[in-house]
Amino acid sequence: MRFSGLIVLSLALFLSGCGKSQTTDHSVHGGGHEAGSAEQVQAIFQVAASPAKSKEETTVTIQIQDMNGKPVNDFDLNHEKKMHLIAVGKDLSYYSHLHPEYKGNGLFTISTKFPAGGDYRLFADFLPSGKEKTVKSHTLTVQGEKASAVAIEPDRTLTKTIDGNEVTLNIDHLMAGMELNLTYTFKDAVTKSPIQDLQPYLGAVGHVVILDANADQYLHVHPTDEKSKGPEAKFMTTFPKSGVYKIWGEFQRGGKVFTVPFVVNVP
Ligand SMILES: [Cu+2]
Repeated sequence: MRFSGLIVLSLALFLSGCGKSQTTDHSVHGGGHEAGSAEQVQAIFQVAASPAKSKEETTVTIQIQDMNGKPVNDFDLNHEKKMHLIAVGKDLSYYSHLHPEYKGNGLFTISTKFPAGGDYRLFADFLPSGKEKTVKSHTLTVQGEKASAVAIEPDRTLTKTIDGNEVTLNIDHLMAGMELNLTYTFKDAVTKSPIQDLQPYLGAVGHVVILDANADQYLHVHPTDEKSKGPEAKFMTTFPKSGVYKIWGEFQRGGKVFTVPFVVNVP
């Protein structure tokens, strides 16, 4: 092992609060399908220097292996990357979308800085060759001064201006257990003219990640028309059950990626 003092943070990856093992991971994917390969691979999350401390460079490693401990070696590219890693704080105010580097032998590593002390939820999203898209989650406790918690309140209006882009989210029928359309509309915040020069980001007009307020239900949704340049970007998904969800849309314009968060209450 390259890192001394490695501590295995999670071997059996139990989902907090539900008492089920990873073989019944609640994670769902675009379109709402369960990962069919969830029983076949496991992810071991570790930090190089344990415990992780806030505001310090932290190397997170994720070892993908089969249930006998044999490394899983081959991964297909999924939206230009072998792994997408989403890290969120407990109150979902912190959100980070990372791409760990593949070192071979099933081992991914990424270096990042967590902004404050507290618990973080990590979601590794990957596609072992010949298997189905898989999501494995882990809770990482980071030491350091805690940020004051921000309440997860549903937004009153689904319009926000980020980096000069006025973004409106329209959801055709907000209800659980049903396929629905998320439509983002983009306007220049100053001129109000429709934006038609969105750039492909990781091979698509945008990416949407959705988590419920407890960060148990994870959905990674891709656009129905990946080649759109605006003013609209459409996504289709299903909220698995009613509750409060936070939705992050990631888009690119003028070479800059911007993330638009919205909180909705799904009846
Ligand atoms: Cu990614």
